Amino acid sequence: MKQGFLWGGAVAAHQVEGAYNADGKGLSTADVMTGGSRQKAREITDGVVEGKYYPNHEGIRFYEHYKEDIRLFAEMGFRCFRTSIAWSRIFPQGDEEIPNEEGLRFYDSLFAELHKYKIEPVVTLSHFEIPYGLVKKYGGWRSREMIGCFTRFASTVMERYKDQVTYWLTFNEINNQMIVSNNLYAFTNSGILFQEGEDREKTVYQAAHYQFVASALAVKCGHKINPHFQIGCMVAASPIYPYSCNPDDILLAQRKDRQFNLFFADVHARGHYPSYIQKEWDRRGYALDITKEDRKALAEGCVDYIGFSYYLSGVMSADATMEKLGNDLAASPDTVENPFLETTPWGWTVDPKGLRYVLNQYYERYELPLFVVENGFGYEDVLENGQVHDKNRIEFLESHIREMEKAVEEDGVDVIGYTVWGCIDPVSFTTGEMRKRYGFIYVDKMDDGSGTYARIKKDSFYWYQDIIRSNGKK
Ligand code: BGP
Repeated sequence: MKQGFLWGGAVAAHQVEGAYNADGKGLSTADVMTGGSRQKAREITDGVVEGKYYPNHEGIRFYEHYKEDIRLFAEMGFRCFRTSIAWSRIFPQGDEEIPNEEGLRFYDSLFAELHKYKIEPVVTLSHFEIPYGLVKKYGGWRSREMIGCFTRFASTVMERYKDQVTYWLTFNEINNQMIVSNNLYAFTNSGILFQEGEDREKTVYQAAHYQFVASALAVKCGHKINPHFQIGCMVAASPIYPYSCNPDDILLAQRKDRQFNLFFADVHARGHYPSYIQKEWDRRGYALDITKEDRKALAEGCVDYIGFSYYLSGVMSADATMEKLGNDLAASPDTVENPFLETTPWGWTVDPKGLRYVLNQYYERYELPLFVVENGFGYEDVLENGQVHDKNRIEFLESHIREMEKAVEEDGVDVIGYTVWGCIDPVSFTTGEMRKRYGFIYVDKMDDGSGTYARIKKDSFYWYQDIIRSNGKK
């Protein structure tokens, strides 16, 4: 990897911090989601309901433990650490005029602690934690009002941390909300709860439009605050493969890949809507609220790099008789099984070559630097005699790093960094579980919230330390 390559790890505020109502923090969307499992969806409640269990309220108590945790990241040799700023710590209801100083102070200390060890913070502005007040007041990103609330938040934190943070990301996995078969993604991405009978895709396209504008305005304003800022978008890159060489499969996969993945990066990177999406909207009779000023904002706020998460790939077949998987993975319940790939116990395909594929796909399309800001292996680790031998996680990550290396060295792709998701066991986003662990560091917390919250280094901790020390070679 090139000099200065950003090796590190990633989390999101709501999945680790806890302290959900400390120091003036308001509720966020993550605070009204109960614990679930692969079999049982998380419930989204109307406010916090007494007697229900909300795993994000405690997270892994990073809010109290961050100094100890950062020391461990430093021991692994992290060059960067990706986290998000909890919007509702800064603007508790989301639309105040004045930020909450105590919330700002927490991130002052967090970033100072990172710099103490020369760890570069990489900061997501909105990572599934919209102030709940905005959901109640505006219906989340259904409303144009959200653009102003978000840009106030973005400019406040960019101004405050202009000398501490260089790398920013606007909206986490902005394309997830295209999964409209349930409420999870529209709620976490946009604070939207679908109503009976509404055209869900239309709602999501409108919300995404407001977010594209908000993102572009944040990019423009960020560059004014500090011209050295590197501001990226963040998409979930789950490539969609055609099931066969039947041209019908090829065309279907292309259409779905654009709709679920590429469309979102296209707008962020090119600053305008691609013609294929306009045609799709025309066909469906969608007249979205998109103004001339919005289009101008998009054109003036193109991102500096493409940040993306990579976990899995999906397959599409035009053959209507083929059995569909019916889950949300790879963005659509219409995906079919890939006979060449294994899956994790949570049903996620394991496809390291898919990482090389998307790196090539995105680089060829945009010729912008790429940042793999999430890649990881969720698994039920076994803690025995104070040790965790997570051999399968090491194998998973090693194989992905090898493919990334090929993309760089053999294909010429410009990759600036790689952050392993959930470098310290976080609360799972989709299920709210602890048992779906990702970390190099085990956290003694169980699905019912019990545990000491002690931190224990897994075998992968030492493996990653070697990877970073040798700049990926091993
Ligand atoms: C991404 C999110 C993360 C994260 C990860 C793993 O979609 O950006 O927040 O949690 O996926 O997903 P999960 O926690 O559901 O296993």
